[in-house]
Amino acid sequence: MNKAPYRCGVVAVAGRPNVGKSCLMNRLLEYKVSIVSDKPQTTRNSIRCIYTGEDFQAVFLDTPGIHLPKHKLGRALMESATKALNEADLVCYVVEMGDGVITSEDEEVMRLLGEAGAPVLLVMNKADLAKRTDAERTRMLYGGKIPLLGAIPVSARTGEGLDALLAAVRDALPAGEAVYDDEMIVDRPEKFIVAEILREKVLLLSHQEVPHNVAVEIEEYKSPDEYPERTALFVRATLYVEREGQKRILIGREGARLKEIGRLARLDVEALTGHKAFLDLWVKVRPGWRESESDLRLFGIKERTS
Ligand SMILES: Nc1nc2c(ncn2[C@@H]2O[C@H](COP(=O)(O)OP(=O)(O)OP(=O)(O)O)[C@@H](O)[C@H]2O)c(=O)[nH]1
Ligand SMILES: [Mg+2]
Repeated sequence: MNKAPYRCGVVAVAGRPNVGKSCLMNRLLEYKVSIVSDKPQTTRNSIRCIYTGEDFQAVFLDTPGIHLPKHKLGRALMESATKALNEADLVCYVVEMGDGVITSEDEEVMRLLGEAGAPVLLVMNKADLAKRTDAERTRMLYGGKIPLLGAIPVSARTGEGLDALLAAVRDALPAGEAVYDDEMIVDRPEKFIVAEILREKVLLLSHQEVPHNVAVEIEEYKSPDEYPERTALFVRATLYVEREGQKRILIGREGARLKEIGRLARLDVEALTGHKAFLDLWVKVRPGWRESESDLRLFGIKERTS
C-alpha cells in the first residue's frame, strides 16, 4: 500500500472579533502564541502559528477579527485579515456555536471568504457554553449561506473537538513538504510576543475606550540569551495612549494600575522565556496614533512594505 503523501499548507483562522480565534491557536499549539481578551479587536497582526503533526504541517494564520472599521487602525486590521484569506489553502471560519443569528460582521466575513475562494471549514467554538443541539442548527445556519467542507464543534477552553479539527485540517491540505522546521511554533520574535503580553494585560485591566487606544513599543530588550553577562531579561517599554485622561487611567492611583500590568506581564514573560524578567514601563501620550499611517507602521500594525 502507498504511504499517504506529506501535506503542508496555510490555514487562515478567521471570524468576527471575540469568537476565540487566538484562544484556539494557543490551545492547539499548547503555547501562548497569541494574546486573548474579552474585548473585541484584541489581535492586531496576522501571526503564523505552526503545527507540525506526524504527516502534515499546518501553518495557521491567526488573524484580526473581521469587523466594519471606524478608523485607520481598524482598516489596517482588515487589510491584514484579508491578506491572510487570500494566501490561504484553507480557511477555518470560527463562529460561536451558540450563535442563533448571523450578524453584519459575519455577513462581511462570508463576503470576504467568497472573494478569497479557499475552501472553508466551519469551526463552531465555545461548545462548552452551547447546547448539543446548537451544533446542527449552527451548521445549517452557515451552511445555507456558503459552501462548507465540514462543520466541527470545538471548545478552545476545554480542548473538546480539537483532534477532529486537526484531522479535518490535515485532510484538506495540499500535498507538499514542510516549510518550517518542526521545532518552530510561531514566526514572531520573542520581543513581539512580550509587547503583545503587555497589551493583553492592558486589555485585562482597563475598560471602555482605553484598551483600544493603547499601542506598545519595546525600546530596549536585553535577554541573557544574547547578553550572557546578564542574569535577568531587561525590557523597557512604552505604552502609548491618545489622550492625557487615558494616561492617568493607565497609570492609576499612585501608579497602582501600571504596577499591576507590569506584575502580571512579568509572570507571563518569565514563563515564556524561562528567565527572570525586569520590566521598566512608561506611559506616553501620542495624539491620534490610530489615524496615522506612520504610527501604525512604527507599531508594526501596518506592514512597512505595503
Ligand atoms: N467559554 C469559552 N470561552 C472562550 C472559548 N474560546 C475563547 N473564549 C473566550 O472568548 C474571549 C475572546 O477570545 P479571543 O481568543 O481573544 O478571541 P479572538 O477571536 O481572537 O478575538 P479578536 O482577536 O479580537 O478577533 C476570551 O475571553 C476567551 O477567554 C471557549 O471555547 N469557551
Ligand atoms: Mg485574536
